[in-house]
Amino acid sequence: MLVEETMARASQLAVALLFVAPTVFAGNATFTPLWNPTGECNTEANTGEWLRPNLGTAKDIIPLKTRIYATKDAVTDGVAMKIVYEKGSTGVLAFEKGKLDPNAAGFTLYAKASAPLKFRICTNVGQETKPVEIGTEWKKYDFPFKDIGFNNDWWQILFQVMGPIEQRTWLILDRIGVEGPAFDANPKIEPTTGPDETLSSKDMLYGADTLAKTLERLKAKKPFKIFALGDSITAGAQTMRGTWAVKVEDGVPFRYFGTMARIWEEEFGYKGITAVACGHGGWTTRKLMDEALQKEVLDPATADDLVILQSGGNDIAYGGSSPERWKADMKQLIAKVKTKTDQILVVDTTVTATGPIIKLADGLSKALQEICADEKVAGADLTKLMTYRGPKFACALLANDYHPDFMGHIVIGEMIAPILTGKHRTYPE
Ligand SMILES: [Ca+2]
Repeated sequence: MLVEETMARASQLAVALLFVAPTVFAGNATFTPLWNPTGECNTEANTGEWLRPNLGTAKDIIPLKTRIYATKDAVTDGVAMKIVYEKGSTGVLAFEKGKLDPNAAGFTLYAKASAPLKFRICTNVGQETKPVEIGTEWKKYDFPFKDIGFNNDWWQILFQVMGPIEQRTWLILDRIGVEGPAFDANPKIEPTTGPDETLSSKDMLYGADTLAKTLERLKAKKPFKIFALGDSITAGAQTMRGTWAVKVEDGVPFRYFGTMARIWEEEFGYKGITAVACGHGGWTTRKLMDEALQKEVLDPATADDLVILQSGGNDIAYGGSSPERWKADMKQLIAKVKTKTDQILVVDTTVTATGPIIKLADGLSKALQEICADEKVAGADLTKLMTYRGPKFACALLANDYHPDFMGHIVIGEMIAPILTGKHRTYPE
């Protein structure tokens, strides 16, 4: 998506949405989830979205030390946000806030953890505020605004596990929001438990055999380029959210295709894969074909290079397209790429809980499989990865609607890389 376009659209909706926020009244307490500043997503309807880990500086990001996924182990709506912290994680999640009612009692959430841990809400890690201890059973935690010094000058709300984190630790947060004018001591909750269905990378990757030539180059430790032609997802829109020390333009190694390059170099024991970003926010398959393909891919690429074609979201969400038309357009694009290289990997789109793509997810998966079979190219079903558990579970890898942050991109790259390593992974781990 075009970021500006998405934000503008979201701003228009923001006012309307604020009136339909899933606000819950109970006695003297009203619960309101946290909304992002544009009113695009909130902590209850879009589990995990916008609440992004701070992965530190560029040198800290790999190995990935914080992962977020949606879990059935929850107190509201059968879904909550699970965060897995590895040794050395910063322990910090950031949520840039919309305007909050400063007269509310404060922040509230339900939490449980793999082992007792200290946790707090603040606006910067240098702030002096007292942590609470979170235990291994569900419990409600309230953070009075007056105790933590909250006011609307806070630009972000940090949810911090007090480190250092010395071993793998998980934390589940749910019903995150604000209560006021008083806290509700006993809100009605409906605890649910897992297990969480997993997806094997085996079940979202198609046509690996068509990349035999690339596999031969990897085995022979020969250099090649990955040209990733795609929309704002490929352009890295929103990737820096939470990880402010790394600029979008410096983040290519952490995007999905940069991650694939890194994993392949690690697996085959050499350096020499160059990931080239050809991403354009807001562009459809046709526009990519007409305005970027020749100059950015066909001119520089050789028969030894791999071309990724990633699109679909703008075709459908803004271009009035359908999975069938996306398939037809993608086939035209593939034919043009084949004049240069037959090493092609097609990637479909991400989604968001409430957007139009979610209803067409199965159609996109089917179209992708048909493209791969008809054109003898490889495919990575990103849409399936995002939607295999339905819309309530579709947002945990997203910074904002449709756009994964660095963490989301790395997880996506880890799920696509097995197409050539053969070492399949499951999501969530
Ligand atoms: Ca929930």
